[in-house]
Amino acid sequence: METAPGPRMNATFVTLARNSDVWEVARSIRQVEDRFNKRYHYDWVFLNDKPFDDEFKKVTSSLISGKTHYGIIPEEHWSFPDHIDLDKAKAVREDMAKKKIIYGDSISYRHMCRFESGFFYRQELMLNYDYYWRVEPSVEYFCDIHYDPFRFMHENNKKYSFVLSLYEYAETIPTLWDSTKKFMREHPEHIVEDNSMKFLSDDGGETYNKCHFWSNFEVGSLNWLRSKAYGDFFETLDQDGGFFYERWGDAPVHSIAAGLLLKKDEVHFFNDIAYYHVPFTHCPTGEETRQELRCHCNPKNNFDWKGYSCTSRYFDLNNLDKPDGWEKQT
Ligand SMILES: Nc1nc2c(ncn2[C@@H]2O[C@H](COP(=O)(O)OP(=O)(O)OP(=O)(O)O)[C@@H](O)[C@H]2O)c(=O)[nH]1
Ligand SMILES: [Mg+2]
Repeated sequence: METAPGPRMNATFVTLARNSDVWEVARSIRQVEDRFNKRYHYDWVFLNDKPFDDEFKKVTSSLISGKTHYGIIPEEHWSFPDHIDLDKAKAVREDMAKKKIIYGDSISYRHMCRFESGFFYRQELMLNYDYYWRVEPSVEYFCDIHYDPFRFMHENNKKYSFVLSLYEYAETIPTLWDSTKKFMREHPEHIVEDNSMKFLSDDGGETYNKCHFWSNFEVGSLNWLRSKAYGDFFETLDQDGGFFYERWGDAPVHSIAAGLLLKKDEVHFFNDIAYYHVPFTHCPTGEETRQELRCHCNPKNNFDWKGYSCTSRYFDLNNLDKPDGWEKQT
């Protein structure tokens, strides 16, 4: 396959994974390569709280057409910070287990969410790059990607992007919005005027409507995440302890940050990047697009215009016209 002409951005794919995820990671890589990267050869950074084994490195590096890098996460980015009361955190996990809240009893899931919220972009290997594209195990890419999304982000001054959005489980974030309001009070200088508050709140910021961009897919600016504004936001949340006293996910954290710290036109929706992470599909609306991009997703499965998606709100807030044919997919 021919290498695409044109400039390359200073950008990388990034995957957080365990050694045992190797075959699910391989499936994801294969699709990213076939649909895009075999013509662009971007690098790929792998991060793990334990050292990657030889099998993981061999399998992944043989599939990737760019350079591969393997990093170990420092202990202080994957452990309980000193200010956390371990007994209180344990009681929460036991309570959430009883209530059968998904991953509610898991310690490692909480470290993962905190890491993805506040540390992945400052790992040593990531400091070399300006943009990232997050890839998880077992995801699917259903259409060809005919242009460079990193370059699109750069040339259009986009800082964050998504393909799927939905409502968060309320039980995992009871006080996340309280901490957010505290941050807004303490740091009014970081709240951007033309922001996306309307995506996050139906009452002008009093309460959170739970809408968030699904963060298992993201193409975004690392320099934005490394900014003082984002850093102050993460620090406020981390001090309040909700990563451990509740089960805050990195998706609502990134989304609230993107909604308040970025101008609304710095957040982009990629209609033409078709994607699946269990249990939701983004299949591009518009038959012509799907044919041109040789898509193999069933348009009936497209989640965008269904009742539990927040993507309509994003379109309304930005005064965007929905793609032709969206009414048939509600
Ligand atoms: N190194 C490492 N990676 C992890 C750990 N837990 C999760 N991950 C990775 O973190 C990302 C998110 O974890 P997932 O288990 O996919 O969480 P999820 O997407 O909310 O839930 P699923 O529906 O199970 O996919 C994936 O890339 C995982 O491989 C862990 O304990 N160690
Ligand atoms: Mg996942």
